[in-house]
Amino acid sequence: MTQTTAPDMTEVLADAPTNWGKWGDDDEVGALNYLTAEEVLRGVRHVKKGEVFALQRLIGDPKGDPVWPGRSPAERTQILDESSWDGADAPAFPGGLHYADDKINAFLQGSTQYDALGHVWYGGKIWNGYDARTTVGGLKKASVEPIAQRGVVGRGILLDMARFRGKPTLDKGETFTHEDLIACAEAQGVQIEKRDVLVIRTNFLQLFFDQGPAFYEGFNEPGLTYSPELVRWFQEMEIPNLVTDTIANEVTTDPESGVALPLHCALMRNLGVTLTEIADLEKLAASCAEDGQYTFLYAAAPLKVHEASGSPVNPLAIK
Ligand code: UVW
Repeated sequence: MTQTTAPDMTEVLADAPTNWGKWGDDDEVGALNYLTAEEVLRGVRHVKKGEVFALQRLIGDPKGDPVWPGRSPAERTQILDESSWDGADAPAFPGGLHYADDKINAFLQGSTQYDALGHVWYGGKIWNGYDARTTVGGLKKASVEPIAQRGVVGRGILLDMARFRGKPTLDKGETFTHEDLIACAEAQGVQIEKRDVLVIRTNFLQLFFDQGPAFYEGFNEPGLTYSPELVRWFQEMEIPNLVTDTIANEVTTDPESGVALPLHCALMRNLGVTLTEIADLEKLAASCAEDGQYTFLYAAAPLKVHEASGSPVNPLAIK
């Protein structure tokens, strides 16, 4: 993934708009501010049957956990179980209580997760113009904590790009734009509305399970690709949260400039759009294809982890 000839991100995003200051100098949740009580109620109006879809991937999946290169899957360790009472030095509790205990050693962004707005930056500034030095030793600004404190609830819309393109999964490096999202929605008989939580299915991670280690060769996920028009569309549509079933929400390497993850910078750092990655959308997508209802109440609460740059989450889509 090392790219030595690519231009600087500052140059690539020279025409990209920002929302810095829009919600005040102290803001740490950005476009989630759009998710007002009214938006929660708009989402609730899309609950028709009471069907609940839990969108988190299994942590510790026996088939493997897909992670960003350089991260490792969570390791769960059993600390106490019935065998702990086999020896003489077993813990003793009045009444003879036995119990199981375990712990995990995990990247906070090593499974289905929310990125904090301070997770990526360029030019020495993170979201809202805070100094990038505020990330040293822990995010003092725009960590995942304020996102976790408020929760994320609104109308969600599934955009099934794999189905729209007539493929079981999108291909390595395959791109799409906001215009493709609009066309996908139209084909599904629904419209993307202002302030929708966009939930995009590529089913690309199926290849992780099919291909094993070869999945990481020439790693280049499919996804949205940067253009100033796309970023302006996100801004005008007041999109609060982009959720995808890929590891990093956008095409890994921008085909035009060669930079890595420019939308992380343009959407997250500049507009304050929260990113949610590695969602499992398969059951939800099957249901939407069957009943034709692609909108739902979306509700997610990442864990409240002090100064963290992200957190695991189990988002819910309720139809
Ligand atoms: C990076 O941006 C490196 O990771 P993530 O996929 O967690 O956003």
